[in-house]
Amino acid sequence: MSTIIDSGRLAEHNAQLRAGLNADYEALGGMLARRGVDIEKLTAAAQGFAVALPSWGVGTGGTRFARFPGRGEPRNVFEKLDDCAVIHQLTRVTPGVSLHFPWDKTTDPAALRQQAESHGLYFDAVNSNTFQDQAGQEHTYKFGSLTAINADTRAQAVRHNIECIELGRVLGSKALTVWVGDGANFPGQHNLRGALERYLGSMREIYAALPADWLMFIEHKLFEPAFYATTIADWGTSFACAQTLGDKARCLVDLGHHAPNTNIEMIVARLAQFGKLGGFHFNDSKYGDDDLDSGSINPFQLFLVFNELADAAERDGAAFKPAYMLDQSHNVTDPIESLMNSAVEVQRAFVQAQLVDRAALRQHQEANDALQSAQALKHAYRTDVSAILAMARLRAGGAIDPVAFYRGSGYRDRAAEARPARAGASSSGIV
Ligand code: PSV
Ligand code: MN
Ligand code: MN
Repeated sequence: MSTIIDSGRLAEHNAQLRAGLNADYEALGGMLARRGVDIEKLTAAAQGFAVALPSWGVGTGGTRFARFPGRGEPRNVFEKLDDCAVIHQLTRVTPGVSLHFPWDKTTDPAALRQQAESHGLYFDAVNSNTFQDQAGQEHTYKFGSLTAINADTRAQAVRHNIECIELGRVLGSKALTVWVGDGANFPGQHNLRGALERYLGSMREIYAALPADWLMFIEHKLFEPAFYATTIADWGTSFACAQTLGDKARCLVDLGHHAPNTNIEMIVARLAQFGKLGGFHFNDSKYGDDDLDSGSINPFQLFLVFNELADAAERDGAAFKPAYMLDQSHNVTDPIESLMNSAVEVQRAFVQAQLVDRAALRQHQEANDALQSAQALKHAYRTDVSAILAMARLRAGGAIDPVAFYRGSGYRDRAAEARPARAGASSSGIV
């Protein structure tokens, strides 16, 4: 495996922090032992956890209003992969990369796969994009893609999704994520039921092109860019479509795609109960689809989501394996730092959820003891598992403090030199 980060310097970094980590780990281990918890089991669980990186996340995303490019942004998918490799080398929790087409389109997918493998990376779900027009495109998506009134536009959008599957096949992906911004900005602009019928017609054609061992993830989002009625606005619509399409169709939950205060953990529980939870786009949000770093606004909600996932894993065993991916956008931070922090926050929520005493929780629930039930969750959530996460990284060859090491490594300076800024350059296509 090729390494972009100097392993000698990484060893020095870890050597400097090792004694402190050992002391913290021992203290935490002692405290957990008194609770009947074996810290080694948690560390092994942390090492077994993974969350995939969004290729579009390693560039500066920007907002609808402006984009302020960062230094050394990747200019193509190969450079994006280099940045993803750095994140994985330091955190050891992000071996998967989720690509987005046509942003990440390459004429040599086999070479891309080879590069990924040389970094110890693999490709998670591929994403299609029919929410933007591309240069030279025959039919516009101004009035929708998979739901468009114009049959040729729908056929073009279907073809693009099938092309994504073909590319994903060469890359070793096993799932296609479909998010469409289709919808209406005005009451009456389109027939609400008719739009969903057209969507299902298009999705049936894409579904028919899925290889036997692939899944299709349907991603819902409350609003934006359609501000009156988004065709796939909620988990109910997503669920109904997934049921209609068949077993390979599942629902994808992007944490930012709900109205503020929505009980997302309950959506997760419902989808898991009915075998339709396909995966996640983790991020955080205060108001809407903010795409903020995971755990930066509402870490308790993230923990509660993982508490439901732990419950589902306990019930369904190894068969339960939703896809975990990040989906965030960075405007004021270095994307590599933000993605490292987010990956660790998602891993933290996973480990905290393993700390919930599920037997005790069930007893409290059966006794209708609301207070103790809530405390059983809070007790796990309040436990600082940082030393477990750092030890998991260290044992897997990562950095005890990924952001501190990255800042001292000079990687961004080297990237800025090797990747001179281009006017209007954008890693994701969002400018
Ligand atoms: C849409 O808001 C979304 O969450 C979908 O996952 C897209 O593919 C992604 O963002 C693109 O930025
Ligand atoms: Mn998303
Ligand atoms: Mn989004």
